[in-house]
Amino acid sequence: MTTITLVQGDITRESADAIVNAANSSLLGGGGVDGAIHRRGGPEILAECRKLRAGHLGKGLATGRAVATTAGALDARWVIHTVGPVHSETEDRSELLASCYRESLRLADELGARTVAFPAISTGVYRWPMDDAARIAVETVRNTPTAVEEVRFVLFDTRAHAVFASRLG
Ligand code: AR6
Repeated sequence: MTTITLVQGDITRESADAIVNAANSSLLGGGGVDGAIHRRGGPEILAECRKLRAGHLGKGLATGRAVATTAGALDARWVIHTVGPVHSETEDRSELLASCYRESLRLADELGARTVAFPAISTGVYRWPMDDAARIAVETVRNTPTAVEEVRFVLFDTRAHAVFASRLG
């Protein structure tokens, strides 16, 4: 059984086996949660991302996929980088957002992670409406078989926390 928990705060302050990063396909950093993870995690994370780009991820990480690196100075063993879809008014990209959660959990299982902290993927720079993103996140985690014992959603502000809480209800 996987327990879903909710926390309001900065994901870079969390302690977990794996912390998920809402990255972009370059894996070379950015703003939002990605910038915060690289800042607090330190240069080791970027160094591993660069190695992945020099190796089998030469073209970058595709939307909906996930890859792991060290967590550097974060209180975690791994950072799982996943690339959320940019929200579109004209095209339903929900399956790609669901895939971020599924692929991250699949990778967590491969690594042997038991606690995984997720931000609200795609709800910042990529403009996904929080309520719909929360629905997809909660439904996908509930419907994905995994050995992960705790999935923790770490929401940056009170509004996002309230939206996730009502979806979890
Ligand atoms: N802890 C937890 N949540 C956070 C934090 C934090 N420290 N900082 C921001 N959030 P975003 P995206 C929330 O933009 O929409 C980057 O530049 C934020 O309030 O980080 O998937 C990447 O490099 C929002 O609810 O990710 C990509 O280019 C959520 O995290 C692009 O942004 C996601 O916001 C990815 O965009």
